[in-house]
Amino acid sequence: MDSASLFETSNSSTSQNPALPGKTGSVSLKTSENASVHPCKIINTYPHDRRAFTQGLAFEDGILFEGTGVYGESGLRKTELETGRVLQIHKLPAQFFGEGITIFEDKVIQLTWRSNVGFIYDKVSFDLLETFKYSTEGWGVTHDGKRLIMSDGTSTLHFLDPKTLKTIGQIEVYDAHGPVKRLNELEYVQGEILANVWPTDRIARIRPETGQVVGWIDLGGLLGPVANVGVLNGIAYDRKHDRLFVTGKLWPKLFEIELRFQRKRKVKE
Ligand SMILES: [Ca+2]
Repeated sequence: MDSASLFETSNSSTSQNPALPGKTGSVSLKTSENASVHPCKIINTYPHDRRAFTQGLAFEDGILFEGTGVYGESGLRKTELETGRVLQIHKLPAQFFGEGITIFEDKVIQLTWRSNVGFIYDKVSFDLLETFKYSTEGWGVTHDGKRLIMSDGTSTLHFLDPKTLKTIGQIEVYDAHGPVKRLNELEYVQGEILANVWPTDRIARIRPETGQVVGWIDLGGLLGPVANVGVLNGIAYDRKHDRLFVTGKLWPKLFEIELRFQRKRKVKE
């Protein structure tokens, strides 16, 4: 429906975040010496629950998994992509503010914001299997197939052993201007870590080996003028079909986008 919408970019000398709510045409975007800004294209638009304060998003086998936040309203849910219908939901106790989620093998891992505790669920039943502790705040989480990758609101990303949940490494994320702080929701895509930078409409493309930001995706104007919504915060990758989904806190829509720097891969079943 929105396939004609393009978020083309041009180099700009401005140093301000150029998010332009409501604008759907071309936008001028900040760039830097070593990190270009990439245009993207909307491939599909789907409904999203306006009550879902999105803090984590993941996709597997045709199902969207979403972690939501806010004290007393946090949860973990499965939804049908095409309709946004909630298929299954697990509510968190009111003292926890839910944060990022990721699906690792047959489990779902969910962080909490300031409680220093994460939850591990059975992917199918959402039965709580175990909890684990960490010393920082919990913001976003994803994995590269071998390690969990976790953000804590700073410029540091932590690597965790998925079996022991212990920290086994970390990187500092930076671009030409220095450390990139407030890394939030994460998604590992084709050898890179994508990270929302809170509270902006920008996503950093991060090289996992070094922490270097190799590019920016600016989704300012993606949603258009909608009242009472929060910021962009939700990235999910469908590995099987090479699809990338994004949404935001309390957004009425979820978008499949194509990043123009990507070459479509031949995806193995
Ligand atoms: Ca994600």
